[in-house]
Order: sequence, then structure tokens, then C-alpha cells
Amino acid sequence: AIISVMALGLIQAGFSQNFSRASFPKGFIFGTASSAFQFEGAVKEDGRGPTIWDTFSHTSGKILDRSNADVAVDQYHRFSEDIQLMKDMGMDAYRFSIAWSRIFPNGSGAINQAGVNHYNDFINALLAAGIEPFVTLYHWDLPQALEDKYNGWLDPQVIKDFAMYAETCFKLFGDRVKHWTTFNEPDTFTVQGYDVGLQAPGRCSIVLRLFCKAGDSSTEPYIVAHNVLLSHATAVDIYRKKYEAKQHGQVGVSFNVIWYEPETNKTEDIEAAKRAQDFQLGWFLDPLIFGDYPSSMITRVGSRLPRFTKAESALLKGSLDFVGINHYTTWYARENKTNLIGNLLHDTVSDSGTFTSPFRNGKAIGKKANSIWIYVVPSGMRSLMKYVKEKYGNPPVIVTENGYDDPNSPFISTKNALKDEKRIRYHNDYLTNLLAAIKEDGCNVKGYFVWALLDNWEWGAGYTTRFGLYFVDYKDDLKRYPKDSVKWFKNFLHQLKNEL
Ligand code: PSG
Repeated sequence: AIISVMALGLIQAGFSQNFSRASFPKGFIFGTASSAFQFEGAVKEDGRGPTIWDTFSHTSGKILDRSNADVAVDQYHRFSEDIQLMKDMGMDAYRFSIAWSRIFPNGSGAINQAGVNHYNDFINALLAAGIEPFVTLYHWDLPQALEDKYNGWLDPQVIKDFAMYAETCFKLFGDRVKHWTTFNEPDTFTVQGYDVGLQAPGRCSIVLRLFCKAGDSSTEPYIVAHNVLLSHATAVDIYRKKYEAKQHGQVGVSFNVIWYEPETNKTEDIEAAKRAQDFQLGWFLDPLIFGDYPSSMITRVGSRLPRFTKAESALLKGSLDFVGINHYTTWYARENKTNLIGNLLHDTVSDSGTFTSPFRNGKAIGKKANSIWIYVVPSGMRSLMKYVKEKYGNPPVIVTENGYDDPNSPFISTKNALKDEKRIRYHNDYLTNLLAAIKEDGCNVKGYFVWALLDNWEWGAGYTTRFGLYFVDYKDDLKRYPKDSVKWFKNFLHQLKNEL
């Protein structure tokens, strides 16, 4: 009790920020996040096989600034330096992904020992610095060999290949890795990759045939999602049967979740906001918690929605130990009855019968970040946490991404780019709401990861946008410089840790 009174005194004493890590429950984890394809570079080194994102990013017209991630921010070679940056800030953990094609260059078959050695070195270096590895198995970089062999996620053969890859990672790294996520944002890569075509493998329907060479937006996203869910459940089943007792780790999935506010308080718009959430989060989380797709999807998608057998449903149900949430923004949702083009396309967007947008009557829901889809609405974090608690029975939640981006402008000097008070405000306000969700609403949140440790390669947006706490100088040997937000986090994470 004396210690907490002292702690309270310290919080109230010196700092303009009125809360710190000590305000969060004991054991709450703070970290930064990344992914292999966006950070590593070294795409041809040590036997790594090509992935669908190598192919996609080297296809003309797909990436805004015509860049690729061949070098990215070179974390493959610079990880020791980067781990030091995490340590300087006082972060507890690092979320990164393993590149499947470094372990299996052909997606399946022979293991590439050089790739295994790399991740062993990386994991050991993190642990030596006191930083806990949180490993994502799939952050969108499917081995190209599997795309060529059987169309990747479209074919159920992928389930056994993913399970073999996952098991190999459990076996090789699970003595040291205690937090796994099988998939990063299944909704993003199914919708962007197979409905809209803006991400690898770039498939979509006839209406957009000028843009996509092949695909069917009315069926493929549902098939892909189905195979992804079964891949997850199969991997978790293996973990629980063969590794959990020895390794004592946890397995989850990271979901992208925009919070949807009904555009009006009309019943149909309130229903539409719920449906929009069913088609985003429920599509994946309902099967993993309840064993089946949301009823709104079953009704609306009809025979195009693959169904689970009883055995599959049982395998899925309860197959995750924590819910990873990547949350950045809040939009409005309303009912969309007269979606003419959509009703021809029959894609996931039109199937949901909703219209979602960050605007209402021409007015934005919050201040825009650099990405066209990110508007700052800190209260959305709290609403979302409460929704997950109430709808899914208060499962353990880890916020696996939350972040803010600034433009990468040739007209902004490095010195000015380091002054990122908007990012500081963003994290301050989102964390304040997260804390309220925990303390006042009783939400079971266990950790928080900032996207991202460094500026990096942002998929279709290439290098045009900067999400990092550290600035990367793309014109001078990828040197890293702390933005002001690094100081803010340092202070947030250290002020009491050191005193107590
Ligand atoms: C996340 C959320 C949405 C779209 C894209 C992402 N959304 O809600 O509309 S991508 C996600 C990803 C990571 C990205 C980062 C920033 O996991 O790799 O770099 O967020 O876009």
C-alpha cells in the first residue's frame, strides 16, 4: 500500500502526462510491432524463397511509389541495433513475423537451415536484452511456390502445409517463444487480396478485370477465409496436443478491427453497424469462439459461404488463447439497401448490406492521419474493448497494433519529422481509453503493441508513409533517429519502473 501511495505521488508530481505503465495492471506488456516483409529486406539471402508479395510488389502499377521491399529497413542485418532501440525505450516485448519462405523456401519440403539459424539468433538476442518475442507465423508473405502449385489459400491443400510450417516453428523456437499468433489480419488479406485486388495475390472480379487478371470477388474471399480458419485450428490442435504441456505458450490471432459507429440512431443503422462488425471481426472470431460464422453472414452469403462439418466446428471452437486486436480507427456505418454495382458484384462489401465511411454529411469523424483510412477517434478503443468483452465472454485481449502515420515528404526536414506531437497525442489518448476499458469496464486486456518500431514499407503505399517511433533515413543508409514519441514512451515506461 505504501508503495502504491508513493507511486501515485510520483505520477502526480512531475510529468505533464498523468499516467504511466504503473497505472496498468501488474504484468501488462508493452511492446512494438513489425512484420518480416515490411522490415527484413535481404529477400534473396540465406536461401529465402520468393513470396506472393515479392511477385506483387514487382508487378508494375501495384505499389504507389513503384518501390519494393527488397531492402526494406534491413532489419535482417541490423537486428542487434534495433533491439538496442527497443531496450532504450524500456519496451517489454517485440512482435515480429517469421517469413515462411525462409524456413521452407518452397512452402513445404526441405527445411532451410540458414533461415532457422537467423531466427534463432534473433530470438536469442531479444531474450538476452530482456525482450520477449511475440511471433506471428503468417503476416501475408505466402511462399510463391504454393501459389504456383495450387493457388495458395484457395486450395485446402494449404492447410496441411501451413500446419507443417507452424509445427516446425513450435518445435524449433517454442522453447523460447511463449506467445504465438498464427495469422495477422485474415480479414485484410482475404478482402484486399481476393475481393478488392489491392494486395497480393491481387485477385478480383470481372467488373474490375482491367485491374485483376483473375479472381472472383463473390466466392474467393469466403473460400480463402475458410481455409485460413481451418489452418489456424489445425495448427493450434497440434500445439495443444504435442507442445503446450512442455512449452506452456499461448496461441492467438491478430484481427484488424475498425470500430463502427452507427451513422444515425435509426434501428436499421444500428443493425448495419453490427453487421459491418460481423463481416469484419465476426467472420473470423465467431468460428474460433462459437464454432460457426455469424448468422448474418450465413443468411446473406447463402450458398457461397462454405460451411464447417461438425468435426471442423469442434476443432475451431475455443481454438485460441487470446484475441489479438489491431486497432487504429473508427468509421460510421449505415444500412445500404440500394447498392447497385455491389449487387452485381456480390462481394463481401455488398453482401454485408452496409455502407461504411469516416464521413457523415461530409464531415470527418476525427482528424485524419496520413493513411486515407485512419481518422483519430480515441474513444473507439474503449468501445471496441467493451464490445469484445460483452460479445465474446471477456477473453484475454492483446492489442497487437495501434499506431499513427505521417507523410514521408521530401519537403519535411529530418529534424522536423522527429517532432511528432500528433503521434504522442494519439498514443496518449488511445492508451487513456484502453486504461478506462480495463479499470472501469473490466476488460481483460493484457498488452499493447505500437505499430511500429521503425518507419517501414507500407504495402501498397510503399515508402510514402511513416508509422515508426523511430525515423528511418531512406536517403542516408537507413539510419534510425528517435522521434519525440520515443522520448514520450521512454518516460511513460521508465518513470516508475526505475523508482520502485
Ligand atoms: C490494418 C487495418 C486496416 C487496414 C489495414 C491494416 N483497417 O482497419 O482498415 S494493415 C496493418 C498491418 C500492418 C500495416 C499496418 C498499418 O498489420 O502490416 O503496416 O496495419 O497499415
